[in-house]
Amino acid sequence: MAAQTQAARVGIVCGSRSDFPVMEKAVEMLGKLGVPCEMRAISAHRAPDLLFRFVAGADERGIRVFIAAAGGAAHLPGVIAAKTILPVIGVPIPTQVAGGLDSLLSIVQMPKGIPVATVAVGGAENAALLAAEILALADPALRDRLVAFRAAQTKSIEEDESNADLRGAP
Ligand code: RP5
Repeated sequence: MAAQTQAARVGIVCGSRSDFPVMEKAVEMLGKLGVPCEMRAISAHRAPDLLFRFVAGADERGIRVFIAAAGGAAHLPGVIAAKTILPVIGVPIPTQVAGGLDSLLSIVQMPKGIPVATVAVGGAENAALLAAEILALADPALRDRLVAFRAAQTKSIEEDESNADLRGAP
């Protein structure tokens, strides 16, 4: 579990520790936005009872959004979604077999009634941003930080040297 001083508001669950290198980008993005999070490795297939215990206790501990990342037969986000009404964001992990298309289809093709908001293959940063946007609905200070993030992102593109000739254009 990632070190933290405040209670986590976003619970990042990975199907394996081998997913951590991809998902560290979500931890980093949430850190930049000042959103406390925790990251764990709990396989839905290899430790289902532990996963259910974690999900059952998460709401009470302060988790408001889950980010679930898995590769291949990526059932983890859907299984978490089946056990909670907190929002679940799925991150398909890139794989050797089909570049992550296997992970993507496993996560995105949920049956009606149990939604998982799926981001791009390897889309850890967007998962973090989407989680922050959900939290920002009830957190004006976080909303301000997200607006500032967007503005800085746009500014860095506008100020890129390759766009120098467009500066000041209408
Ligand atoms: C999935 O299987 C994990 O999410 C990971 O992406 C993939 C491989 O897991 P390991 O064999 O590396 O533990 O469950």
